Amino acid sequence: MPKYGRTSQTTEGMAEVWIKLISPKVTMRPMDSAFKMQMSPPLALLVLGALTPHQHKVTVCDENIERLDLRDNPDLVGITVKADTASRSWDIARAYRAKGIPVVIGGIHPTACPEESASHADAIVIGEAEPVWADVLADVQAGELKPSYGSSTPITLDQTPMPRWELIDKKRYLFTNTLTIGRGCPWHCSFCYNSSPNLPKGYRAKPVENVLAEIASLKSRHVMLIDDNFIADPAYARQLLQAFRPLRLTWHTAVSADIGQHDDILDLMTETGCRSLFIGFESLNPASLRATNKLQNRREKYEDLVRKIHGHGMMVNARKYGGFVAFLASPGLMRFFGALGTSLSYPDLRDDTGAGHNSARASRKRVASSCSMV
Ligand code: B12
Ligand code: SF4
Repeated sequence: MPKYGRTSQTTEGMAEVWIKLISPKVTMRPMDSAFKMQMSPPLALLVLGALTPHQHKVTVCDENIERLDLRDNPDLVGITVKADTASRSWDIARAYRAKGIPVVIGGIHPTACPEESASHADAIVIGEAEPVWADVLADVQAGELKPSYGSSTPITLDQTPMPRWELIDKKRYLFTNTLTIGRGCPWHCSFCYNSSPNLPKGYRAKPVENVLAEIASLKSRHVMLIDDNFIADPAYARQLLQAFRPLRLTWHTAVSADIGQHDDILDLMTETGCRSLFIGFESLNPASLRATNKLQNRREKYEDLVRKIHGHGMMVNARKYGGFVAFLASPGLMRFFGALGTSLSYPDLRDDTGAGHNSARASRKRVASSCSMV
């Protein structure tokens, strides 16, 4: 195992580590505009910054809004990796490792595909950073970085800090009013990272008072709750929405398609200023929905659902799963939506034989080529 003991010294003589956190450039599809790169900052890196003790120096480089300088010599490089940034991440990691600088990677892709990812870094963080980041830093200082970090005990979300927004130049982004209220999802769609065996099952939410404090810290009444599924725990969603009442917010979020069964939540959303919902419709083909375990989606209910949401004064942003093209043949339904997006998705991650992990690279290629069709 390589040993790294290169630590800078502060003026007080205390060991200080310079941690350079990198968000690699996204892959642009033919229909993407340059705005995609500037949309919002990488929250994961701002959370990592907040988890880092203050004696260390943290810098964030988001390659989507600035040039990445590979000539510098930080003590540790941390890269957040998603499916579409994996190739670029491996290039960046290679450049720093060639200089003997340790590279740790984390995020959704290394979590879902640890075998593929591990060969590209000195250390890999599987799952959440909160329980292990202090160990990673201590091991770097001791020159004893381990190949893999992860915790089998999920944190409660009162343990996640507020993002350290001062690490980035907010003016470079289109919106910096983002937050998450929870992690996980009760559904098990086969292509979603939430179905990975490497993530805790079920849903965890931040305490309501923490969400309110985070909203207050954003100093904006217009916020984006960038969660996977705002209604993952309907009882919690109701509680949070009651707390939203006095705030006079304008807000946006994502929900699963079973939102149509929760009229009271839709009413509360309208009352509290929700203006748009992002929903994974994925396919118009019931067999495809069944095959991907997207059991909460009913093709025959899509039109009523969209009408109902529109009736509540909210826009619908529809996502389809990469590889399913049935939407293209349905202009009648497409006219309902505010936007239609395609997502990069994994093969069956619920496959506990590991076949899903091993075929991730092939899947990325297949999905990337199908993305260019929409
Ligand atoms: C905000 C967001 C965006 C923003 C990106 C803003 C940005 N600069 O990051 C925008 C709108 C631009 C966007 C675009 C896209 N997105 Co997006 N996006 C999200 C969203 C909603 C939130 C991400 C987030 O900030 N989460 C909060 C942070 C705190 O959680 P986290 O990232 O998991 O980080 C934790 C751990 O993973 C870990 N960690 C993460 N990174 C690192 C790094 C290190 C070194 C360590 C130690 C730990 C670590 O520590 C963190 C704290 O525990 C997620 C869904 C979600 N809820 O996560 C989808 C999601 C990440 N997006 C997704 C997709 C598909 C895309 C697009 C490819 C869509 C498209 N077709 O164009 C593009 C690609 C953009 C890109 N590569 O970044 C998928 C990714 C699937 C995948 N397998 O990678 C997700 C998961 C949605 C989904 N369920 O399908 N997206
Ligand atoms: S409903 Fe959405 S977030 Fe939940 S498992 Fe399915 S794709 Fe993932």
